[in-house]
Amino acid sequence: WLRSNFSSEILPARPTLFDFHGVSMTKHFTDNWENTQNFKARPDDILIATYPKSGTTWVCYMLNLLYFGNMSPERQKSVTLNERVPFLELCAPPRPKGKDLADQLPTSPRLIKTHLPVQFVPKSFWEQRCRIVYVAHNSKDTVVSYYHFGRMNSLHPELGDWSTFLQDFMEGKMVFGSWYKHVNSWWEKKQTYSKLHYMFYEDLTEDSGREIDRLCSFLGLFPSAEEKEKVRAAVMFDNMKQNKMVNGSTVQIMNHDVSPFMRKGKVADWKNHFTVSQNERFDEDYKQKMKNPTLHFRTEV
Ligand code: PPS
Repeated sequence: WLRSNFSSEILPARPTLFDFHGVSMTKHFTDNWENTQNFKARPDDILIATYPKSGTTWVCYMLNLLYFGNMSPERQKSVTLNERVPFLELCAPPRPKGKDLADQLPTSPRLIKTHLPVQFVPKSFWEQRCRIVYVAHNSKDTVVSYYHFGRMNSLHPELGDWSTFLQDFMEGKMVFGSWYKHVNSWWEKKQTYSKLHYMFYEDLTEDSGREIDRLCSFLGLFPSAEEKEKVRAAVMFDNMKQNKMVNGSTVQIMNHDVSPFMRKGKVADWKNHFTVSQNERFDEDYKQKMKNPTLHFRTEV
């Protein structure tokens, strides 16, 4: 255990990555496995599913405001987004378990976040035919965001330098496994499960108003133009970065001096990280792994 130099909290040593039914994981997401798998979803629960660093927080906040922004403005100022939208599989004592927070959520609908690959989603979500919002982010910007997150977050395994991290990402040696398998298998699920809305980070960046409209039509929500505009403004990067309830500043295991949680929020920051040869190798490998012609990512907008 290490004492953090930015707070009085004692931080646990960083976890190790291990193979868990074919997916790289750490104990913080597998220790409460049975309970998580037995989670009892309700038909109106909404699951926000993503590979890490794909715009989870952005979309969680959007949904939170669309449902509850008007109802309880006080709650927006006093309860953090992490409590309003619990992270289902998280088990990192002394924090409360995500599954327990989800069980105890007083809201209706309950908004629940997960990074699980599709095959690990608790079966009650499918049985109850819950709505699921999946957010995907292009691989190059995801790996850059994940690298900086790994540096600042003590729940993440020790990481090497950027080029080692990039290689590990290509090999799926990341917490929650391979990005390639995650985005592809969720995309395939969408073909058979109609209550799945698959969104792209790049589309959100390009036109968040349009994406809010699409989200509302999926959810069956009819906010007024004024309400929609309020949500659109509140979820802008600069506004979220200033908002202590959503910007991660209350999360003690994160050291924002190393890298802020709300770091850049831009598409194509990968260009500041990839060397020309890293980019060539990455593209070559990408072609081998991403054969589905219907799933297309933009690495710039
Ligand atoms: S986590 O830890 O997996 O839940 O992270 P996640 O929220 O999925 O992703 C974090 C990245 O999303 C960026 N972000 C945003 N970008 C644009 N607009 C808004 N409003 C926004 N909110 C969060 C955040 O900055 C991280 O990306 P990087 O590239 O690191 O800045």
